Amino acid sequence: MRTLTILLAAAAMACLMAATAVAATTLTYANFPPASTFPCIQMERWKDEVEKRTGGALVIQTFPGSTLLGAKNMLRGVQTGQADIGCISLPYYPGVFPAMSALNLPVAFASTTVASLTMWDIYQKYQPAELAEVKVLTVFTSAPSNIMSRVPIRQLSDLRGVELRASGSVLDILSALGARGVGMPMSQTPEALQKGVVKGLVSSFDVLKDFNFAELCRFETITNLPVYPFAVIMNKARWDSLPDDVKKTLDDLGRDQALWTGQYLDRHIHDSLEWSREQYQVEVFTLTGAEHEEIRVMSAGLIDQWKADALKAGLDADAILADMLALKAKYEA
Ligand code: IAC
Repeated sequence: MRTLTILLAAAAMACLMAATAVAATTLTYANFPPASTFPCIQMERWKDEVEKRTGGALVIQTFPGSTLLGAKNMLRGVQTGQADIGCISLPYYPGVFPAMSALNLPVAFASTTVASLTMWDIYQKYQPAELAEVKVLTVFTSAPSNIMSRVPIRQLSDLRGVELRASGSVLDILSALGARGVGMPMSQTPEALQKGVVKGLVSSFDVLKDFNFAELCRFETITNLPVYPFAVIMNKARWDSLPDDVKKTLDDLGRDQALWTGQYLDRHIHDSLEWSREQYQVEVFTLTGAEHEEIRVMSAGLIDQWKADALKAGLDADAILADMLALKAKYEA
């Protein structure tokens, strides 16, 4: 009797394992920054939702911190199938995303939630050719960018000659304001700050806590500069190989995930700044209305430049821009 029970249990176990082995598909998901940062927090949330919603039919294996692919080889790595899924920051690929780089323009988004939902809708409406070789699973943005520095930037004129890490349009705005923008992905910034290659960075405040940048960058200046747009992309052949019901589950999750990430980051920006004040007594400077106007005037040319580039790429630049501003207004209301 005892032997029979054990045999039956073993047989049941073998059946279960076989069923799981047949049914479950494992997808790898690469990300470039460390696990504690918001692109990876949203990755883990997406993984949990996918595994739950597919009843375990899809298993997602996550690789944070550039352990599978780094910031700059992410796009190519997903296209060639080194990872099934990857998270890209669009400004790290200058000239590659003429349509979606509109989200990186200086239009003063009020929040991450507004920018992320706007980005999702723009992507859905235009489905630009620049992303046609991959499947876009979700999109989101960072929060509006501010200055975090080892030297106090109390007013715009303090920026003159100061080396600050940034990427994309923020680099051009920094040059226009007299600073020395140094382009690199976020994942290289800890070392650059540590070595003194840069005196600070311009990005969203989540990194004060998540990279412990507040320890070195005791001075923060609210500038409300552009957001950094991100896309989560999947290898096209791998996507095509998925069953229709699984595809539908992933498609249904896309906008929900953009909203979740926007809301998470909007809360987290606040927590990160509070934590930095308590932990390191960081000082936060605000600019005058006249200075914000100066930034606006100095960076207006970037919008014209984007339009010219988008037109050259065969896009209806005016329509994309008008839609983006209308969506921004809608989500801000
Ligand atoms: C981040 C970012 C990138 C990686 C991790 C956290 C950005 C904001 C965008 C950027 N928070 O590259 O500055």
